[in-house]
Amino acid sequence: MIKIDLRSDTVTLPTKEMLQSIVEAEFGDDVSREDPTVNRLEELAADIFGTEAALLMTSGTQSNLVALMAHCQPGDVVIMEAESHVYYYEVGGMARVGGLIPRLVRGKRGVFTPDQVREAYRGEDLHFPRTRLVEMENTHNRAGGTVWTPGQVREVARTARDLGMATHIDGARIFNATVALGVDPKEYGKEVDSITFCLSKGLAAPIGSVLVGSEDFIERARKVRKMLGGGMRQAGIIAAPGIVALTSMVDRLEEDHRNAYLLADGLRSLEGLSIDKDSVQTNLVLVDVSGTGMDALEFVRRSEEVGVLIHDFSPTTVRFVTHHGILEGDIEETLSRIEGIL
Ligand code: TLP
Repeated sequence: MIKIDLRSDTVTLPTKEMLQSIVEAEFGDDVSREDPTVNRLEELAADIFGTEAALLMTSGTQSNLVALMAHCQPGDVVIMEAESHVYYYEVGGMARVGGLIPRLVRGKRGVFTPDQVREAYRGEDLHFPRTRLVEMENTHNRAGGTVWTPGQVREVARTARDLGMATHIDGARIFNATVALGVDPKEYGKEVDSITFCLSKGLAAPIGSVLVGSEDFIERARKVRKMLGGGMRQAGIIAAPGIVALTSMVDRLEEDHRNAYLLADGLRSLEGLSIDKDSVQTNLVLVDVSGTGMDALEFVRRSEEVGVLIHDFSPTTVRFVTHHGILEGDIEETLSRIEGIL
């Protein structure tokens, strides 16, 4: 039985063109800024988001940590969504390595408001730590791949700026947001101080993330990245497929979204499964399995037995992710296999 792997878009494999790009790339020592392929990727990323500069990172986790540390000093507070990836899945690096304090706000489908930022902000009292940064996640993973519109980002960013705070977007899947809304990435780039995005998720590159922002910010980030062991040498080997990802894999994300909608529609019609329809906005589908009599772990195990690989997301929820390796036919096959276990 052929396995259908819907665990994450991180399972995507590099395309032939990506592998070929590595063979043909020129290399140099990127710690000395002499890798022409890395330089080209960074220029391209800055250009796409309309920022002054960009920096290649090993992963989304590293990129978020570097960004937070470049914006803040130890002891500072970062306002973020209660289920944000940085808080939930990044091993507490912001606290352990960065010495930073998270201040959590509960978003609606991952999106929080200027009022919530004002409430969470703590002023200049002698006793208080400094509230320095607001972090937004777009698309929001644990909310089910939900989108912040440029307008929602703008309002929060302006409030943050008025209060003297910087702003960062964890845009691991930001191209899913730009494609879903049909907006230019610059619409986000112009509103915030930094954005990170992943090359290695829906864009299917094997490794890497990129952080974009002002020259000054990226210089500080470069130093933090070096400190964290992220100064790489002939990193063009990562950047070359990253360039292919940015130039040829963004528009096709629409296909992943279409497949996610198809999957959500099909799953919703199966007995015992329920889905918050409004949360299905991009390539993630969260499904509540409590009506089946199984908990999430058992549902994942039973799905695996029929060759459908997914992740549990809470005791009662599982996550399906569509990506480059999944075709429309796989969605039909998935639906019939899941129907089988029910
Ligand atoms: N997300 C992964 C897992 O870590 C859960 C996934 O399969 O969804 N920000 C967001 C919003 C992410 O979803 C992820 C990865 C990251 C950051 C971290 O990226 P990497 O895995 O490159 O460190």
